[in-house]
Amino acid sequence: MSLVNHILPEERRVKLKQKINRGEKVKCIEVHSGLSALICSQSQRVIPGNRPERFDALWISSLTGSASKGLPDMEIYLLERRLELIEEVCQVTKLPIIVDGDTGGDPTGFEYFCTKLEALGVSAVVIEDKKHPKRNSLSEDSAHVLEDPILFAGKIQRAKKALQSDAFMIFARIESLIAGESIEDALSRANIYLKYGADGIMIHSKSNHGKDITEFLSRFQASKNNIPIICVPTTYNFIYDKELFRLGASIVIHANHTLRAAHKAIEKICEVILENDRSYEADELCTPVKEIFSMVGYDAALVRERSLYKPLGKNKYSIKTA
Ligand code: SPV
Ligand code: MG
Repeated sequence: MSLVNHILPEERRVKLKQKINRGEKVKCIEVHSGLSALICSQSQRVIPGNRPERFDALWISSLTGSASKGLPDMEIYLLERRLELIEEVCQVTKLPIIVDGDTGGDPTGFEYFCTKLEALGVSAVVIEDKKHPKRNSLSEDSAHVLEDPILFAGKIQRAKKALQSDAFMIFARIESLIAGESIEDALSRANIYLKYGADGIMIHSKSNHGKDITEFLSRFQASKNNIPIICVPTTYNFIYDKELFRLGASIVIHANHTLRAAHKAIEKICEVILENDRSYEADELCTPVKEIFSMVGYDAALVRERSLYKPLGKNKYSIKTA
């Protein structure tokens, strides 16, 4: 039960697949807490005369989930604790949720994780084809060791068999370009993973030109139609989402921006309070408390409380009838 945006797991789970099947493109933003999920679900861009533009889905990132716990992204922040955050996010948004499953761990652990995510109403999980424990893909200084593609594919196949709903999707994330392998290697891995039941592919890169991604997209699209592809344009973010969609991506994930923005904002507020020896000057950099109350459902809860009881005198109440 949540105080805002309550939705049943089965209603949410199917939303992503339905969007993809309708050929709609999915713009996704990273979240790392209940509050960030609330903000991202409600943020919108209003163009006069048009429907407001919002994000279509939320990404629960391992990088920012770990960082928000003060931990490095090295598969240290593990399953059961990650499930707590995932549940927290599920409780405050109606948007479809895509979970970053790191390497998925061992096949039994991944099978368990998928059934838990499915039950929570998550729409998709993405696992990457590196050896456990992985290192963050954006790190230049880490060794990125690829998993044997058949071992990885077997993990996907096994988890697919454990699922009860068609709507929950498993994306195979290909790390060939992160590990310095070729586009051929990435394409060959994509074929293997799809053959063993992956519902879609995430292709990742840390290049700042993005040419490897655009080449992968055009070669993959030429050989396969209607397989959803996810791109994560962190390092090649000069490319517009609409261009990635035109080239064949179905989902674009902005994978770490709310945590990085929060980090900068917190640093700034600390500086301003220390500099001024008071928080007065910080007010204009902060959201009013009233707005936070309203966002997390405090005001609405008070209204419901007031409508429930009728005061009859000192410490005496009756329950109002409808
Ligand atoms: C994450 O957001 O945790 C990701 C994407 O896995 S990246 O950090 O680019 O590897
Ligand atoms: Mg990750």
